[in-house]
Amino acid sequence: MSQFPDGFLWGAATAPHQVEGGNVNSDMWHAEWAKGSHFAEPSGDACDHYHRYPEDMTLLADLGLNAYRFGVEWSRIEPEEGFFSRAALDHYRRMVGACLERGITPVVTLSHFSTPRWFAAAGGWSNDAAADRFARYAGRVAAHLGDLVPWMSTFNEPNLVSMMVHIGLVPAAARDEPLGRSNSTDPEPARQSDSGAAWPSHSVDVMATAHRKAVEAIKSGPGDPAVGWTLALVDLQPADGGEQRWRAVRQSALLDWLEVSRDDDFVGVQTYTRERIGPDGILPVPEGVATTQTGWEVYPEALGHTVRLAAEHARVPVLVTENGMATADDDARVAYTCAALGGLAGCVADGVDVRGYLHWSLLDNFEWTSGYQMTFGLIAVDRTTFERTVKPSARWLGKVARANGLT
Ligand code: GCO
Repeated sequence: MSQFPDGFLWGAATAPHQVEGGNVNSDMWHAEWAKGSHFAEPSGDACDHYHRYPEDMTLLADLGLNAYRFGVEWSRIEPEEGFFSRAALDHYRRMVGACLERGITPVVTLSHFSTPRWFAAAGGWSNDAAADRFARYAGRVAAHLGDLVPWMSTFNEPNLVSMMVHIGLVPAAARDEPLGRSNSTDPEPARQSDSGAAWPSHSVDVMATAHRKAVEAIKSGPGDPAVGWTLALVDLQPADGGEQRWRAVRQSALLDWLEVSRDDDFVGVQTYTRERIGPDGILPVPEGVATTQTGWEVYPEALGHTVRLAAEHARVPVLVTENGMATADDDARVAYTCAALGGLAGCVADGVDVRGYLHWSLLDNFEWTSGYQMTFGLIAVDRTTFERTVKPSARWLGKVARANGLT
């Protein structure tokens, strides 16, 4: 039995655009319906989580989980520049309250890829005013619900585009397409998708500036949430002859971003798989090796490896904010998660300060350009009726949470 620290957070994660439904004022919605869209299907009503969050939180709590990572949607809160919707802010305050009533610790993300249409139309993160716009929004959210939220993250995976650019090519279609990448390694097309969505900037300076300003706005109160950002930490490994390239990619796609976290209260680790880097770039997954629905190698060891990397370079407490697997085989999800948690337990045993594990995802949801075919959820969602069905993997994770350990 490997035991986790007292007060360890055990939970699951979602993102507003992927579950709420009807997110019509966001750049993503716009991109989904644009001519020549790269999206397999539009998000539509998603999981109707915007209305069904009380039921979803009750399911989560009944499983034995004690934490829920969800996001607040900027395009609802500030639908036009400078107009802040009191009704939307109240909605999210009710969500936070619903967590607390159920004994669930809320972990709130301010920006999970989707941005308001007006922000994207003005050039997104490449506009000089972007950092101040984001900080103003962050300050309004913190003013409205910061007193109730113990964990807040500014950006979800701000380094994702940087990773795409530096890796040059990711074989897994699901990681490749959502960024609106062309085959070029020129950062321009990676930043400005032809579908009009405002993906994060590939430049660490741009995103770090927005992050720092937002942290400052959040810290001005009320409340005193732990603040950080959550990074996409693919377990990058050198293959024969690829050491030099690996070192450079790892520096710009991961380490430069982890170093920003040194001034934060925590760093969020999000990891799914590894990529091996040869002299000419990313190597394909070898024949015969198991892959997920997204085409990624089934590689649960990535969790232990990247948590150690994060702790070493960010030097702040680690919260695992995403880890999971897209599969129709729920036993495979349990096996993957069990192995990943084994690696995490090893980190804890070695003294790494890990505060929690939030599985991706609570619900089967809208996997960006891949649409609804990728099933990452602990809970299935009927695409017509929205009916929820708890999977055995959810009960398994709930048991681990109740025992605060792995047998
Ligand atoms: C991301 C996001 C999630 C994804 C998940 C599976 O990493 O892209 O944080 O929105 O759905 O990672 O791809």
